Amino acid sequence: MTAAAPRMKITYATLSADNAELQAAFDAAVDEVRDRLGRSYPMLIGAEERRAATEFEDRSPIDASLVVARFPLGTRQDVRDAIAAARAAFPAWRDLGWQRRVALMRRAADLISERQFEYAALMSFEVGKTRLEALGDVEETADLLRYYSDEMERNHGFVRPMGSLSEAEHTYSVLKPHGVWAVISPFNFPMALAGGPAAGALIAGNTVVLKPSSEAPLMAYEFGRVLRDPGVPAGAFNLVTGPGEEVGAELEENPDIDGMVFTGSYEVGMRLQRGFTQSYPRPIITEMGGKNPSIVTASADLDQAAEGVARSAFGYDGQKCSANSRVYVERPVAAAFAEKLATRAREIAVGDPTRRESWMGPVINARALARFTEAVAEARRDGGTIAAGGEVLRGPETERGFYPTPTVVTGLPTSHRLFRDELFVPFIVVGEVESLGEALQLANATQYGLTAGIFSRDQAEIRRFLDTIQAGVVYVNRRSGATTGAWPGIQSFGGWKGSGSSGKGGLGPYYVQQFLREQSQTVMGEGPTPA
Ligand code: UN1
Repeated sequence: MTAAAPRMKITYATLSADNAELQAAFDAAVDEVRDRLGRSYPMLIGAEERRAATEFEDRSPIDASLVVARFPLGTRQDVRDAIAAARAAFPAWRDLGWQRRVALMRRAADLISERQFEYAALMSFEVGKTRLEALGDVEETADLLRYYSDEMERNHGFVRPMGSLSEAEHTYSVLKPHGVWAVISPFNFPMALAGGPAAGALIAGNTVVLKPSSEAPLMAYEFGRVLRDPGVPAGAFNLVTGPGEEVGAELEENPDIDGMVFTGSYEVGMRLQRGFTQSYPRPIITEMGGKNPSIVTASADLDQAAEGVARSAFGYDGQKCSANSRVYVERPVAAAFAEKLATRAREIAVGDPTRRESWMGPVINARALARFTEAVAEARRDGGTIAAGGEVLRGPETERGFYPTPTVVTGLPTSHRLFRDELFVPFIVVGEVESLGEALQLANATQYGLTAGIFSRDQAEIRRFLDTIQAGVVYVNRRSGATTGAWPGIQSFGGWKGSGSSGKGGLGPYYVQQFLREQSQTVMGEGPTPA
């Protein structure tokens, strides 16, 4: 197996990996997993591996004729059974105590790291990530488990002695789990955004029913399996696959769900926000989109700016809610910056993402590709210039997949729709501004507010940006990514406005608490110390 392969920590900020052993280990894993594509997988409902009469195909965006896996088309009844299993498993999981849950999660994290090549290769087939992006996603999943474990420890399981009004009184604030959480996960970080939220809920003592995107059920399934190995009880984590209209709707409506984490589009997230709390208040954490800006001032190092913007706009084809999709450049440097960015875009190697030389692979499906071609046509029609890209690859290796080229558009007014709507494709618009003030005003005029970046060599400008920008994750002069690349324990992932999260997203110190609710305990006389 490839488990003994080198441990080089790959994050989303890793610029290159010249480690030959690592590259060879990934190649070997690709060959190995290729042989098991197309299998049927079950749902995980309590201890049962449930199959269904009807399955759907999980096809690869690399080549749509390639079936990566087959999964059951789950029904509302499957969801109800999964909720019942999660509910039955809850008391024992809660009463296990946080120290033992943390120990299990840390062991699961180490198993994920050990299997990083196998998982990353599968992920590359399933969602078209390049090897560095896929390895990053797997490693992030493991680090999320580790980080949330560390947070439980740092906070002593969220048991805190409080003051007392008399010596006879002992008071504690104790955070307790709610019960059963639904996790609805997206395709774009198929392990990290399935595993991270599930781990947050589980470490806190809740049990979970996970519904993954139908574009990426396999990575969620693998995450569920890896939890079993160190001994997370069946029933603590349940997986139901199938369409949002059935599986998602049951999770939204079922009163036996105590909380929900959703990562995905603004439209679906807002609908869930309203629907989920219709009968009574229940916590829902929504992580929605972004139309993320970066700002390049006249004082910027333009090479640094072009690299940071290109990495964030085109990394995983711009299919990150953190992706940079609009740039505001001060007029004196606008043409020079656009030219540098366009040159970088043209140099990007697009192709089969399992190959080492590919820096960019396909977008997830035909709909995403259509969104790309429509945006290009719209930019042209409205007087924009396609400074780079604008094409779809149709070579022998790419014609059965969905391969847009990295696209830079200039010359559109900053009021244009393409500066406003999230597209989730490798497409960035560059607008000229008169001043930093104008750039900030445009950057903040959004329904989102997830990430933002600035390139400037002027401290006063940087200060003004940090004081004024309305976004949850902000970066200054970051060559490895103007707006992307947040990592557990390094950058929290909060979102403002329509990006959701109420400012407390994953990856950071305020995440796990959201899966808990407070109980204030006052015990007169001697009482047990809360664990
Ligand atoms: C998302 O796309 O939903 O910083 C989150 C980043 C990633 C977060 C992406 N860690 O780019």
